[in-house]
Amino acid sequence: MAERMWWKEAVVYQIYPRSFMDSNGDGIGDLKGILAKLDYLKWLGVDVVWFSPIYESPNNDMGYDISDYRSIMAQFGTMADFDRLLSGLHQREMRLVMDLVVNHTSDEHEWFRQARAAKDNPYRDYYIWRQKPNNWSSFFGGSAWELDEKTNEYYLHLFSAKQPDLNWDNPRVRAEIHDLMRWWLDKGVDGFRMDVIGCISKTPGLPDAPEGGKLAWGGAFFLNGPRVHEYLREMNAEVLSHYDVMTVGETLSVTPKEALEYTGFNRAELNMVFQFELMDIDSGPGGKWDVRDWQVSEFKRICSRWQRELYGRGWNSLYLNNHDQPRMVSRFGQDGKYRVESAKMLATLLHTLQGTPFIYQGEEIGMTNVCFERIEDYRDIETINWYKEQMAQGERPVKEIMRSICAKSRDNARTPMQWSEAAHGGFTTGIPWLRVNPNYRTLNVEQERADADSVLNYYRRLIRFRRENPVVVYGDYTLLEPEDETVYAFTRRLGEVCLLTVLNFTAGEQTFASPSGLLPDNLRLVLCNYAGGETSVGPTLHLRPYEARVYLTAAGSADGV
Ligand code: TEU
Ligand code: CA
Repeated sequence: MAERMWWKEAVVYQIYPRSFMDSNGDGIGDLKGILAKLDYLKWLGVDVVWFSPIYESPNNDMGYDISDYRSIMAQFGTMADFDRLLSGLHQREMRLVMDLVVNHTSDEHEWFRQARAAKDNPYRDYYIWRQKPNNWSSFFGGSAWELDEKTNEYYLHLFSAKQPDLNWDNPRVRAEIHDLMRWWLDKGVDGFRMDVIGCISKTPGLPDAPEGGKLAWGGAFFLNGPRVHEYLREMNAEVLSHYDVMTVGETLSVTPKEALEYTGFNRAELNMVFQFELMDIDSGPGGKWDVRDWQVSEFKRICSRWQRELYGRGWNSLYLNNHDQPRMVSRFGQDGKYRVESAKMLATLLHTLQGTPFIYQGEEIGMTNVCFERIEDYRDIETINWYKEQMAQGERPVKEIMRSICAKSRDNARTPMQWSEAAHGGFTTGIPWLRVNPNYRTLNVEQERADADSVLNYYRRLIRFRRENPVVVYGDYTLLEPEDETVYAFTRRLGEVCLLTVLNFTAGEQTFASPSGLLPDNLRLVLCNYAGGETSVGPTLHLRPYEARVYLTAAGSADGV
């Protein structure tokens, strides 16, 4: 059994502050709004809360463009509000993880203002400058280089032009980052989620991407770059190892093998990373907007490979959506007739695999994609830039463009939290910065709290189940029937205890034959997403649409591990 750690046993809840709860009617979520919901989070049962960025920012990329790392965005409140929030969480025995966005700053950060003032400014080398750009494209469309007119050189920005990349090869930059991390840790925060941390080391010389052409994807020269592990080990030695914290790195395009280089128990870098292999399952050759069908067998193959390869050596994070991804129930389940069943089914998967589950706000009530009809209703820079680019190219009909946006826009996740059937879902008394999903009238926290069979109450059961059964946290993993295109079933074992999860991934009825020695005699049903529990008691299970069942060794709930 792997060494026991609080962050392995924790369930994390991600808050996107702008869309969580507005306390003063300006249409923007804020810290006082979060404060008012701490009892809700405690009631839900989560252990850790992660805030997407709350620092001062011009909001070109909604807070992921930070202009002052030691301040609170005025729209969100004050440092006093933050201090109250942190102690409110700690009083309730929850911890706080902050978003650390240090691959880039805002162009309005003091370091960049200085850097662009003159070529010989001491801050010049905090960023990455060239006389001529290379051919890299940015994540948000167009070139990754912007001409700075005053000094007549280009600076690198992997994201928007208002997000210049920091030069991590400069030791002064690293020391500044260590300092600001200590500053927050000394305040008492319990860890960091590190934004695109796998991008911080660029290949020296910044070579052109080989595909040629005017603009090309330069990922090979900045994803998991040459010195990234050196920098993370240094950060760990200088800062992290002096505190009892949890860390999760956002690492695009990592394989399990590369993930182990970040998270291996013997590596002294990070506790876990967010992998993107599963998130890419429905992307065609044209990237995320090029939506394609996905197969259940492929989904299982990806999850299983991560489960197997990290077992005993590193640690998985588990997520099916966040502030950058569509809503999981719309994407991997079904958000119509079987919304409730499929949201619970996917939750059952996340909460019975090995790893630390991350719940993204609204997921616990089964919130769905929004699909605005007009581009004017979207606020996300990535969505808007892609729309403009596509319209300018004029190759795709606008209907098709909007179809991709409906499936993949980040704003699907960012519509305000649906608290009640009051106007704007009870999120604000004003006009929300992004429209609320119109389904809030029938899909909201208030209603689900009152309904014992709701998605929300099912999440509470899952969280409690995990807490009470170490097999969920520490058990090993075996996939059953890998080729089956309808059912995802696996076992977890720890000592004498066995857990069996069986998930129907389809809207039809399916059967599943239990391997011998498990059902019907040796396991009992402990969780099911249909009221009234199971319909069959033989070795063959008859599963209803999106049915999820969890069985556990009959002997008991395995406390003595
Ligand atoms: O995301 C990194 C990232 O690669 C995403 O931009 C991703 O490509 C895209 O969202 C997929 O649709 C992180 C943050 O999570 C994101 O919100 C920021 O925009 C980005 O970094 C820049 O800081
Ligand atoms: Ca507000």
